[in-house]
Amino acid sequence: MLLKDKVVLITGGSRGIGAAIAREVARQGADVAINSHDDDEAAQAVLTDVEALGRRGIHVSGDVALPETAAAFTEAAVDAFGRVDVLVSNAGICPFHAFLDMPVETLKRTMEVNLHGAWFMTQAAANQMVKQGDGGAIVAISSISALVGGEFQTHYTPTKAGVHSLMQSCAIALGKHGIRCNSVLPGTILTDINKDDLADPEKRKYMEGRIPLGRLGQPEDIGGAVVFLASDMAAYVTGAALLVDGGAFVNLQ
Ligand code: NAD
Ligand code: RM4
Repeated sequence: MLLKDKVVLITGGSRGIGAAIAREVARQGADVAINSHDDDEAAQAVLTDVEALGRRGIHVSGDVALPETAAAFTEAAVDAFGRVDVLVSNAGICPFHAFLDMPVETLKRTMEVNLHGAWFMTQAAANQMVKQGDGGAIVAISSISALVGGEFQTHYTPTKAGVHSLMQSCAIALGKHGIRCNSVLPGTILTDINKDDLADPEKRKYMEGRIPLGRLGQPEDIGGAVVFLASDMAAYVTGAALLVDGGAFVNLQ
């Protein structure tokens, strides 16, 4: 019960890593507000699980690329639960594409959802936390891709480095308000975001072979790191980044 009676907001909480985080924070005693975009049915299934764990949940649909989504999501959570203790900025996309012929729209959309979306949500949640006056925690889901490149991810990896950098700067900007800002850097986790990419057996075998712990990650592998950074156990941790990648990053040879 590391998050007993806390209110946790999660963007992109309808599936994959965000849905697993929603279930884990509920298991740890939190009420949960999830955002997602065009994915109401999956979001409802997550809420059913949250309620089965004895906690309250709400879902607010909206595109995080738009600043008004951040305001509406925060407001809805405050209406339902009275406050915001934790934001998990998780929503993201990775439309794998070659560099030389990348459509400008693919680049722009990836930047707007992943980086601007995290920025807008962090600002909206932080303003609410400052208003409450008793601190809070923000955890952004960055990636191992903040640290290393990807041939078909030239639009995506800069957003993940940017999200990590956002947490570093916000740790400074918000420290005086008792708001801690950290990022989690998942390795390769099996979700819809990479289902097509990993459908290629050669690519999948190569990715598995890079991981000292011997397997690709599951969404459930990320929840523990998020709960730790969101909880009072991490009371003196801010501006930090926690890799959760089965050892992939350090595996040079
Ligand atoms: P996913 O495709 O399974 O889930 C993405 C979630 O984000 C869904 O709930 C979807 O509704 C939501 N979403 C997408 N676009 C949105 C938008 N414009 N507005 C609001 N919500 C939106 O993907 P995932 O693998 O669970 O990815 C979640 C996060 O984890 C992403 O930020 C991704 O970059 C990051 N990440 C994933 C991996 C991985 O290997 N799966 C590794 C490192 C980091
Ligand atoms: C992650 C990392 C994974 C990839 C996903 C889409 O940040 O790069 O390898 O599968 O993004």
